[in-house]
Amino acid sequence: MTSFADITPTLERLAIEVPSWAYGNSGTRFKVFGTPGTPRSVEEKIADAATVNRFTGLAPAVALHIPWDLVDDWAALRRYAEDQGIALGTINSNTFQDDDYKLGALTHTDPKIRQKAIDHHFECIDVMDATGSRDLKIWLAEGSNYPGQADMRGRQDRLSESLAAIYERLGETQRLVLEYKFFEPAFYHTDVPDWGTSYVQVSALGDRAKVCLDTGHHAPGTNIEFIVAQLLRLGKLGSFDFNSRFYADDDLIVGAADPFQLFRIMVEVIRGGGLDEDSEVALMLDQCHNIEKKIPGQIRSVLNVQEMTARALLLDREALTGAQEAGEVLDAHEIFMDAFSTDVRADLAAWRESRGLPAHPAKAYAASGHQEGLEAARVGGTQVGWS
Ligand code: LRH
Ligand code: MN
Ligand code: MN
Repeated sequence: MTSFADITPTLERLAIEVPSWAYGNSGTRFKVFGTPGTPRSVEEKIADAATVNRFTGLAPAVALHIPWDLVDDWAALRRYAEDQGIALGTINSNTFQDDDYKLGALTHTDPKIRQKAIDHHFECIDVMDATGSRDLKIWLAEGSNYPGQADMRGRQDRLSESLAAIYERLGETQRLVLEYKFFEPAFYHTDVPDWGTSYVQVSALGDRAKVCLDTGHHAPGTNIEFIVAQLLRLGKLGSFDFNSRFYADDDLIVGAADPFQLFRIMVEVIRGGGLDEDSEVALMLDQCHNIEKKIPGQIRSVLNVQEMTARALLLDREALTGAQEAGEVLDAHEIFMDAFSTDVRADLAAWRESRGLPAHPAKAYAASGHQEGLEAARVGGTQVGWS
């Protein structure tokens, strides 16, 4: 039996990168609702990310999206973040909001447009050099809407060449992570629709190119934890974009739609070494908070990951392996469900307090008056992209 005390050294290592865009106003194509206290600048988004880390001890880095988070002085931004105890994390490129890319960016038939898209990634790598970021995350909105519209095969070839040019430019400690998504905004075919395509493309590049798994980017019913297991087995799981969904790419709070799925994913992350000391798997959130308050939304999210990770760490591996090998189907299932059903909230609260953190970060934030202060001070927060 594993006790709570046994799992705290691993829990202590748990670090979840938060996305800058989670703090901006977002919505659907029907309406973006403004939320009081929304950041008006990149600095204010970073300050909010630092607040999430202060209350939870779980979010030591913030991911940026270029050009949503463009600034003139990256060294100053880096210092600004570090002064508040967080690092600038993954740099996300954006080739999905420019008219030139209507028919493709890295896959476009026109070499000039392809080069423009490659140059944008070079600019992102320059940013990474200044911010000290390790990862360049690429999600491509490329594909076609109608059968016959595009040469799917030719687009894979061009994608491969474009990615090679970008990869070549990375520094020795930098990585490229390629995110897949099965549909949207293209509705017929998508150029990187699944983990297999991402795997094929990054494998052709080299060791420092990996797959990014966004939990919201799969067809309903997909066994995501199997994909996690396979990519870890292959040494190709670079990062997660955590969120949850009911229908499409909803970007809801991770663990909200299906905590059991999050538990199953964390079981495979642990099984595959993804929480080991030398693990290079980056755990990130990719969410937006359309109607709820943003800082409390992010606090809830990182706590959900922590809670399901704790339950997954409590899984009695030895007993499980024994039951599996003995062919004891129901015993194995019960051992698995016992871990999922363990209420770890009181243990987590006590452990947080022992580390100088609030026992209940969400309640502590609500009681702190911080939100009211932001709402009074920040007038006119802007829409910061969508996700
Ligand atoms: C695409 C995506 C990708 C983008 C983010 C804003 O749906 O998941 O990661 O960078 O949303
Ligand atoms: Mn994503
Ligand atoms: Mn998404």
